[in-house]
Amino acid sequence: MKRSLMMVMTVLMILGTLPLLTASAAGAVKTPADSPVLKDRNETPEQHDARMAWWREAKFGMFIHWSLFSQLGGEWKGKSYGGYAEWIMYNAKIPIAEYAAFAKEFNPVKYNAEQWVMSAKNAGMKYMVITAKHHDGFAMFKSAASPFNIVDATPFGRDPLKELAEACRKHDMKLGFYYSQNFDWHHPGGALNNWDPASKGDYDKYTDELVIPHLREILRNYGDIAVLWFDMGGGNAEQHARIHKAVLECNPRIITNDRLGGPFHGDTSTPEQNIPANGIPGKDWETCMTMNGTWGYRKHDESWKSTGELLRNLCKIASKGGNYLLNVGPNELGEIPGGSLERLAQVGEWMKVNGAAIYGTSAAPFSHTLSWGWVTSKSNLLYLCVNKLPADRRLTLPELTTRISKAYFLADSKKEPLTVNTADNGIPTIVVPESSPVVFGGNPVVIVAELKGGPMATILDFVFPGMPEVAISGSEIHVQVPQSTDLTKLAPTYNTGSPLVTGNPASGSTNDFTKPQAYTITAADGATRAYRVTVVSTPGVVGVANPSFEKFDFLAEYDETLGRNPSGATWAFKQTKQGDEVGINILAGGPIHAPPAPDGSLHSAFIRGAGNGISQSINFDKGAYTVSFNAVKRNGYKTAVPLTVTVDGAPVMTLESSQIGETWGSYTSTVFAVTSGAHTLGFANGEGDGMNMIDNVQVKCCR
Ligand code: FHN
Repeated sequence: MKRSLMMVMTVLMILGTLPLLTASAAGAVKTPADSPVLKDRNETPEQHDARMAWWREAKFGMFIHWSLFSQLGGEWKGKSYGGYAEWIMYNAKIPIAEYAAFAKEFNPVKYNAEQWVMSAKNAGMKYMVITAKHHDGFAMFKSAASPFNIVDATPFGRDPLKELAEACRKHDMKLGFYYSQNFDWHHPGGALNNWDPASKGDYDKYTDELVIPHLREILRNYGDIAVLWFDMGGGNAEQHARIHKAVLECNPRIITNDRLGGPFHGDTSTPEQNIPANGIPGKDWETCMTMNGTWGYRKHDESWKSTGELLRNLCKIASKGGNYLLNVGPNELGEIPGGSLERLAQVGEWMKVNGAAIYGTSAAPFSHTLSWGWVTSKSNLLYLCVNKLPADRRLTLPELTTRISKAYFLADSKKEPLTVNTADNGIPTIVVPESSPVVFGGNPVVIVAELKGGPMATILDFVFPGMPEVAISGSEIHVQVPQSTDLTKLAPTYNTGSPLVTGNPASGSTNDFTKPQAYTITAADGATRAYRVTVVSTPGVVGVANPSFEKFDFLAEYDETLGRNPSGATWAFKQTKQGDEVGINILAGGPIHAPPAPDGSLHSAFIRGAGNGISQSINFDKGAYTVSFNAVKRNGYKTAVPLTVTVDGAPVMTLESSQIGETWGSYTSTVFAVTSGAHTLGFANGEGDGMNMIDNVQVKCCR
């Protein structure tokens, strides 16, 4: 039976000669000595790694969004508001005094810190991060800096963070605090309240007299706080520096995220509601995600992710080297919703058996994804998290150069060996017997592969000009290139990932790919493997943006992204409005050609925030083109801004706000003709109250 294994990966090619950016980080996150992350604290890589050690081991944490918004549950004056429930004050434009009055009703008498900690612990989570202050400005802790806090302003009168800190200490759970340092809709000077004049004030005063004192309180009064989770960068570099200094004075070992802003990179990157397709090589990262459709409690939101989905996310994130911060939104009484508790308990059952596949693991040392599941690694072990057993029951690892000595189900205490063979052209394969007692198809099933040691090298890094897609099925490799590519002149580079592996043909050689090419590769262990490479061209596509580009991170990331610009292409980077974000990721530079010349161009850009725009000068061949891209209204924002695409300043497409969906949609501009030479492609959100984001920009010819 033909194997159904099909792995798809997008490889990055920079004009055919520049080094490959491999997809997933191999091994534990290593902080390179020149990493900007080290500059935040002037650390050596060793000091940084030591500080990050518990977090890298932990892998799985609980995010808790809890504040006055939980009292409203997404509804105000009988009306339910869309977007995230914790944004209700903003979405409904609730006056400050009226919102603050809810504090008198906030009495979460069912709050039981120990129960919360145990529900996280039993789920296999190793740390918790709770909103000490969200954008509504309400402090969930006793504060001398502002009376707008849970102890002074509510009948509850208790300090839930104190109780949580005690319970965490008792149950060996790390505790982190989320703090919204920029958006504060209550206190004068805080950002983003544009509906109540009482919010007017001085941002410096707000920073120095509220934010910094608050931070000192939460970092000094609750014992050893492990994480400070900033949210929504904004403000200026001096304000960031003052905040950063104050935080480190309180706790020099604290782990911070990347959302303070300014020159601070933070220890962790924080992709939100998405899993970066290629992980974030060289940086620690944590995907935060809701369990239903909102962070804060919403009364009738039952759109729960299934336990299987949560576990698949956990495996997928671990296989790419990240942590998973999974959210719960307790209600006005202080109870975590039943839908969350039920799933947490089920996740915990799985973790009891399979936790070894997650804790302390690193990204799989492969640059290609696997259609049957995900792989994590730890020393000489690979953990295969099987999501979908192929019909032929064979799990192949085409990139593995080290032999497998033994394989067994992680759940099997007897470690009964599964058949391992290399019959398929030397490709390591684990065969799951028909008689397997393990049921596939529900939650991921974990198989352990013990390796004979040695490098777990990547051997399949074929790289072609023009940002092609590479799909591997056993020893068959299919490469998709733009239609305009001259198949007789393709010059692939070939990166073994290990100095011990040799291959044929040599890197950079020119091949005639009008017919399939054969490659023979000698792996580190001396075994040879033959691969057949077939190149297929895609009609109409000249430049293809990386479809897996999923970076919607915050400002600190953008600099890095630009810093990674491998081609020296001159994308313009323009931030027109403080507090919002705009960024460009350059996957390859160079001109966009009309056929038949090979294309080296692809562009992935994003903008977010009203009034923001980006533009790029691109060299075109004379011809007619369209621009297509994905766009979405930013969830949680009341969006009413149009989006315009321009060429040389002239609109080639205007999307009214009503035309842009709340889930990602694809849009294509009208055809525009250009003469040969440089032309400026631009995207801009209109001014107003809202936000659109774009991604995956493709320039296509010949329409
Ligand atoms: O606006 C917030 C949102 O309410 C939530 O707190 C998330 C969690 O990462 N952060 C912000 C949006 O990026």
